Amino acid sequence: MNPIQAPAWAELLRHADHARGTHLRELFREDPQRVQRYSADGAGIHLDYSKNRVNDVTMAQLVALAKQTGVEAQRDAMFSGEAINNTEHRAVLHTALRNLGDAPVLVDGRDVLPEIRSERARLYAFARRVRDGQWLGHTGQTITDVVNIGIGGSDLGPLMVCEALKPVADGPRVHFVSNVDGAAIQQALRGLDPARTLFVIASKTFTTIETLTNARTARQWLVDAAGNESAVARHFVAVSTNRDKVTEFGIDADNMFGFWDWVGGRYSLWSAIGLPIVLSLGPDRFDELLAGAYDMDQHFRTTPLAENLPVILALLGVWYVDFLGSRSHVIAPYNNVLHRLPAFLQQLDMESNGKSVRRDGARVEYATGPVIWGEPGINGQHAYFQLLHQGTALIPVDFILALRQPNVLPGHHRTLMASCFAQSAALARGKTADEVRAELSARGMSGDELEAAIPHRVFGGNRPSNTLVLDELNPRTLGALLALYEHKVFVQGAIWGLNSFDQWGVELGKQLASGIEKVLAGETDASAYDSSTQALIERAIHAQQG
Ligand code: G6Q
Repeated sequence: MNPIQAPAWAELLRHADHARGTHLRELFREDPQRVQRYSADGAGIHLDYSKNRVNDVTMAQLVALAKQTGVEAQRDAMFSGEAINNTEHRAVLHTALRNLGDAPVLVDGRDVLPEIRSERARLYAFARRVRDGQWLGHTGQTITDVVNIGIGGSDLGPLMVCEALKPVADGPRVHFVSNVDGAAIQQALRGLDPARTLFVIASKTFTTIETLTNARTARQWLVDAAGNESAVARHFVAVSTNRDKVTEFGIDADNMFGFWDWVGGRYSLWSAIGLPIVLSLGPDRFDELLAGAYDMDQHFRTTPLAENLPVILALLGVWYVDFLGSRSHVIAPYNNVLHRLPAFLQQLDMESNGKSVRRDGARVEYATGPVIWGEPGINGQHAYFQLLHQGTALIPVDFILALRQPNVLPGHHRTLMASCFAQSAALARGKTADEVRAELSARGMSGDELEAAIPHRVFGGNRPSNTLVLDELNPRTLGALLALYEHKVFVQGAIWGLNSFDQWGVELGKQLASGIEKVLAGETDASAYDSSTQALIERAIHAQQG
């Protein structure tokens, strides 16, 4: 249903006027139980959402909106393998990849679980051979380095997880190359020994130009060093759904690990696309990652909406975007190993819900996916947080913190935790002119100097945030955290009536690039393009000639 026709939508519009006039300071002052009331737990993750501009009426109406827009039925349709990706006529079953249950999951009447499990067993067997030193390079040496070549969904997930769990990595070193800029692969290969390097070519379609260009360069690098083509079989494996293209590229089908068209690229780290994770951390830890995601899947499927973590996060997001005019949302992980999480979530959220037509093709009459951005929080405090505290825009923040992590150094973690808690408190309560005046007078400032200083030092506060706390950062809690965000994005898409699982918006640029590449190669002229684009092409051609 169109969400603006839901009775709760009109209620929320009315209620938003009241909410605009209420400050988080007051909400905390009025209700000593606020944090208990607005906290929830699931799959090892604690969510404190009390620093949001909501009260019981807001939450009840938001939950009503979820019900009225059919979130539960849409969720069940996804888990049961219905073709909810309606523009590509595909089921959406990344959840089947981590399903540890026994009940069959049917796609076109066929249970996909046996196939998933047997492909994972092949993947694990291969990874064990590499990790145990049984899989040897062409000169009989063990593999010390793995280079994953892929982009978008075939890069961001495995890269982020490998970084997050690096402190417990015990396999070969993993490197990631995504950008077609030759500098990327040159830098990755520098210092690597071809005889001990394994390339994973990760591409669902195996037609992606950036990935194939990098893969060809890597292949040449290996063949040049080895002196023969036959070395390729010991140093190249592929992860793809396209067997024909993989063999055409020259990778033996025995060295290919498959997945299925019902796994979207940005939801694919749980499939064979996770190979770098398995190589770096081992099958047992990958199993834990899957188990954590499965925990969250169960939570999402069975917990009442008002206590359901992904639903709560989604509803709060809809509240700010559609009722309080927010256009962006910050992801601020505090543990440094989560430094690629914002980039991963940027794709997950923006490629899924950055859309302006509904699944039936009708144009939306309301705002949808916000801009997602961020960087590790503690670094952000010395950079972009200024705008969060005193800028003109309303930008909710997700603070993410693991209380324990491997190899904590004395004197470091306490500062990290204190900063995280301090920032959300500062955003919520702010600092009034009276407080600034008292502080500055106590320091001896007075008169005009004091009055002139005040406006610059006032913090309006009332800036919302969620705090997501993991007791410990490990594969299981990480799996749960990622599944939490996947489902948050799902719920928002369901409310907004979007198909969150296609990405037609990335196609036009690709189409034009292939034409422009022909112009740059001198094969056609530039007359099909606007004058700006023609001038840029001209400039590039001159630079190449010069
Ligand atoms: C993700 C997108 C996109 C995709 C890349 C790589 O959901 O579809 O980011 O993952 O374009 O595609 P291939 O894996 O087919 O190379």
